[in-house]
Amino acid sequence: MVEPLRMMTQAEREKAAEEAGYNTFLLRSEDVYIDLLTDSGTSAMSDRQWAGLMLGDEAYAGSRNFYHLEASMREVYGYKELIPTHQGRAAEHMLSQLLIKDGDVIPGNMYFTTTRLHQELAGGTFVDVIIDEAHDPESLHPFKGNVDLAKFQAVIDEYGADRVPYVCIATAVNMCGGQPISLENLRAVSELAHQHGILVVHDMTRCAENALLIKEREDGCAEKTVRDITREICDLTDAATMSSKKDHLVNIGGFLAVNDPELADKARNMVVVYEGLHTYGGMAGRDMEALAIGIQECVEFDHIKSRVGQVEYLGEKLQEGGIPIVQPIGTHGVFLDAKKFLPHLDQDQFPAQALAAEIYVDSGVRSMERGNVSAGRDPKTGGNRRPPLELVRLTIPRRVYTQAHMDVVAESVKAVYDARAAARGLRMVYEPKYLRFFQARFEPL
Ligand code: P61
Repeated sequence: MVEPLRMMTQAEREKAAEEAGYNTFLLRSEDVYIDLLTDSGTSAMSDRQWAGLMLGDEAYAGSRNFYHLEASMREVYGYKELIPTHQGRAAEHMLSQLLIKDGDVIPGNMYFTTTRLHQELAGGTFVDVIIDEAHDPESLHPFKGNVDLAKFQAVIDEYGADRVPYVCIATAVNMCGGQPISLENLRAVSELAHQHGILVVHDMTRCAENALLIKEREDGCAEKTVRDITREICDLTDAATMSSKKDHLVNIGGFLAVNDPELADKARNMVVVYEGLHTYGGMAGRDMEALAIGIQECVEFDHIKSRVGQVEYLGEKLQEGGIPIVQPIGTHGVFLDAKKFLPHLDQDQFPAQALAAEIYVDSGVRSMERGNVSAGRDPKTGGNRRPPLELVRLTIPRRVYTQAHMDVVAESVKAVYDARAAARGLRMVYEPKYLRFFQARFEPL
């Protein structure tokens, strides 16, 4: 299937940006030329996945597609119990409510927006224990997703292990540029956590992409398959939340996976309150079938290599043009360093938000702010968090665009870079309470 794209004039895009309050989440998809907002639910399904949709068993209970999904998950990841959900944040919600008590702290390798919010809503506080290099766009550390074990130990010492229900470990850490964690580091994290009776929860949204970078970068892993590395990662962890809209190449879906049968029973009871019966969890039978097939496809080397390879292609093009990006180039997108791109703007003038709007106006390419707006407000001070990373994410859907599209993107970013001195900052004029970046509105300064 192909989708016709529409080219608008610059004047039309200026109007669309204004109407969207300079927030790329509020643009109409029809007004976008190349959509690099996210790789979430935007990938193209394979022939096998489309065929799977035709095999949907839409029984309310006990759909055969659920059993296929469960078997596929167990085969590739090895977790014992699967609780299906409509997408990743539903799994985060249940897990947080089940494991976190008021006053608990949850260490993790950098925050993710929805993950942290669900931890906070359950009464917990997130503590960042990622290595310092992750906050530095220029650091060439090959595993910027690694945990600083001394920081993790300090959390345990300060609060006591009984106030740390789990450590949350993301693979291909999203907010610092799709940066991998190494097997060696994960092994050490798992050992330290388990010594103290702390669970290791895996945010496995882009686990296969992380596994590829382990194969390419970690000593002793070159001969292993992506599938085997993926399994090794999962075996070091006790439970997982999954947004299948990424690695699994489906438009909707996700799950919670756990090894503890008691926790599984509690989650199965909770899923019927918020999502649907425990054999569909908010998905249609056909969606579970496509997901079951996507689990197998995502660990195929040829697929994952070309996917991450396309990200590298765009990243290298931008580097050749002298554009400041997060290094090394990560898994699912290229992240522009907005602080370096627009050094004349203070962070409270939202340089990344402004840059994403400028790129859209230039060419119709849609990207996403990942900086001061995304980070939200500090609950204690009420001020903007002003995170060290102020980024614009050019995220590549899987199996959708060609390298020619990437060339257009690179040309547009270069054009905006050449005109950067004239770029103005933004003022936030509407700010919703939760996850403000999705719906906030801005005006140019
Ligand atoms: C994304 F701007 N990611 O990257 P759900 N964990 C991780 C994710 O990447 C993730 C979820 C959990 C999105 C969609 C999105 O601030 C944002 O299936 C590592 O989206 O519920 C989602 O999975 C949540 C975009 C989510 C955002 C939150 O584009």
